[in-house]
Amino acid sequence: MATSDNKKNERRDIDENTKNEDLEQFRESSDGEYLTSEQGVRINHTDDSLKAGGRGPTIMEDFHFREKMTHFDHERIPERVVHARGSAAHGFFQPYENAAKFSKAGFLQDPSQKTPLFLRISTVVGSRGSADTVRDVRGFATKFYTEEGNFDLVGNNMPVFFIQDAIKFPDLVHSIKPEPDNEVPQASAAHDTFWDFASLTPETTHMLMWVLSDRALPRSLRMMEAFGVHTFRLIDADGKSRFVKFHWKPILGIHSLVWDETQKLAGKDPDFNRKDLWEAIENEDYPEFELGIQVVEEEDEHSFDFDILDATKIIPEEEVPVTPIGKMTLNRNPDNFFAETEQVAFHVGNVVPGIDFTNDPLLQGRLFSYLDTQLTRLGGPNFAELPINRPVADVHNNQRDGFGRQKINKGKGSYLPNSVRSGCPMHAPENMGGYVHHTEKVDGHKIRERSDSFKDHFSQATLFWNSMSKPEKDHIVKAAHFELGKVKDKEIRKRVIYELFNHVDHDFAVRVAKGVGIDPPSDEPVKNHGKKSPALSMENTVKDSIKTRKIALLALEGYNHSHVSQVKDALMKEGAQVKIISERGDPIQNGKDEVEVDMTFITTGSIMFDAVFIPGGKESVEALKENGNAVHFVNEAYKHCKPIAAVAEGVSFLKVCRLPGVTLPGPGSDEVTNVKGIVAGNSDNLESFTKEFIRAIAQHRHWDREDIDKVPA
Ligand code: HDE
Repeated sequence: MATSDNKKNERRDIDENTKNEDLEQFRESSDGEYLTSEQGVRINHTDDSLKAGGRGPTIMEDFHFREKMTHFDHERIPERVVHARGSAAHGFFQPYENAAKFSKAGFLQDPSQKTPLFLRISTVVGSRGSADTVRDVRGFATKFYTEEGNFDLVGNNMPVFFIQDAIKFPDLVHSIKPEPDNEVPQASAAHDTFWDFASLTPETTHMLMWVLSDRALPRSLRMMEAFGVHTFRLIDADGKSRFVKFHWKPILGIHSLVWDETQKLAGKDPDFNRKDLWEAIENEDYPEFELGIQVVEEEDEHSFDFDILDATKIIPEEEVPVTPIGKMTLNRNPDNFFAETEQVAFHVGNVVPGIDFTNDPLLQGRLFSYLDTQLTRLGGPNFAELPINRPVADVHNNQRDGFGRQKINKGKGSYLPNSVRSGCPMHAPENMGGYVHHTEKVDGHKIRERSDSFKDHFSQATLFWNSMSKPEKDHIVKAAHFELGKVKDKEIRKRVIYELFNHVDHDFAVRVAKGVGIDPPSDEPVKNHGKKSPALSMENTVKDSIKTRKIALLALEGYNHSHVSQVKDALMKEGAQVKIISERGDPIQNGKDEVEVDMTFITTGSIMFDAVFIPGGKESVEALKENGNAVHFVNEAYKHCKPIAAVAEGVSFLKVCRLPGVTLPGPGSDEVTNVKGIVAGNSDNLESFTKEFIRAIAQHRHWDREDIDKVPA
């Protein structure tokens, strides 16, 4: 019999390209090829079925017709029960330094090593064809193809979850999905059954605050934070365990859309976020996220005023800082949506040595669900053999057969122990990378109960509320007005306000009540503890770059060419994209100068942009003033708090737009002004004007515009 000594502890060297090379054997391009059947028989005619005479019946013998149609009839697989709509990208992970003091995981050791990965980002509630910009949690699932096997970090863009125990997941999902009688509404929590469930389930409160916040409306999938949510364990080479929370931090900062904009985008460009991710990668603006960890020593497990096994709680970053340990770069779009983005199967249980689980009851239940769900969705137990799911590490075991089996296992016997295959594949000893579960003493009564340490459902919801800036709070209140406003049953609305929100913050509950026709609660059951965690506010995010922001430049015939070219060049130098929008698709001119038009008022709208610029040019500006679409464009951008800039005659156009609360400089003013993100200048100070505009764009949104509700856009 063979022993482990016969087998070298050698692993394949992995680099950034390893998975790409692995996928190459499955790729097919039919360039220059002739059409064939699935059996490789050349087909010379696929436009008519085989018939008995030109007007006669189709003949069964037509194997090509039957094969083509049968395949088509079975092209669909069940969509994911949650997270059905997703977008994905390939990339790599590179550690900043050796992380051995925390974890022995191979892919965290060598800063020169790049581990290939595949990231799928999703909405949760909607179907596969639903809009991108709905109010929802975003899934953030990363498959690291490491030399020690696949590690899946299956997280969300919010650090907590609705429920504490996985057994409540079917209830939660049934309540938030479209209602069962009429399958309405699509991709939205704003309906009775969800708020009914939430109002009767106080543990949802903290997560509700996140979902009502701007975090649920990401400007870009490249501008979201993401979290592993549960407390996991890191195991070092000595077998010492530490608790860990995983964080992904976007290099471009965390930025959001506004609610009105998301609703309009859902109609005008339902693929807004998907296209943004795709285009950024095509433009080589590779999205980057830092992986950070919060590490808690085992002996500190009980030193918090919450239970670290409770997934409705965060560990505030001010209490345990996030240590960045490496970076993910997304640098390649998938070749085929179905084969990759749809067929990828994540599983929280896919871990490598150095990473382990805790007894978080939400995590424990997920360990069952992710494997189980693929059996139906991907049609049997062999989904790990699908190209996108295959590890780049070798796979040897005695699992056999089943639908769609790819591997041809040679040799006799598929069991262990065996002698017929010299005892192979044999047990891997720990020192050769064998996975050993962390030894933990477990001693308890068999009970169906929730731990007392899980029973505070409000303190951290209050912490979240307290940590928000004024505009963020206003948005949460407005979001609650919308969500509860859509709930028909007044008892449910009342229960949410009285039983949940009034325990978060009395003032918050009163403000929500006033917008949804409920008598505000008069009592204040708990005093707000007043604690804050500044890290929770998007106000404090990265605001020093305009990289990849989209700027609309509105111009018609007679535009000022030097304004257009100088400002455009300066913005593009900073990494922004500038699109020229006009009335018609043909180039616009001024004398001998001419510029290509990228889009028209018909094919786009302000909602697709981060900022607007109006160059001068008397003829162009006078025509813009008469153009309802142009005025609407600017009004809407104003309402959505986006930076707007104009030079010379362009400033007089802004006056026509009547932006409430903004006083613009008079003609001939040689100052550059910036009032609430409305930047004005003239031809002589173009350079300082552009600098000011860039500063305004980097701020992302200008929330100090208090009169936006007056804007009819
Ligand atoms: Fe999931 N979840 N989930 N989930 N989840 C699925 O698995 C489940 C939870 C998350 O892009 C399903 O393959 C249970 C938390 C992401 O393919 C399913 C519970 C977090 C994705 C499932 C949770 C997530 C899923 C559906 C409660 C953040 C998409 C299809 C215990 C940490 C992965 C599938 C992708 C998908 C079950 C809660 C993230 C049914 C039972 C908490 C990102 O297995």
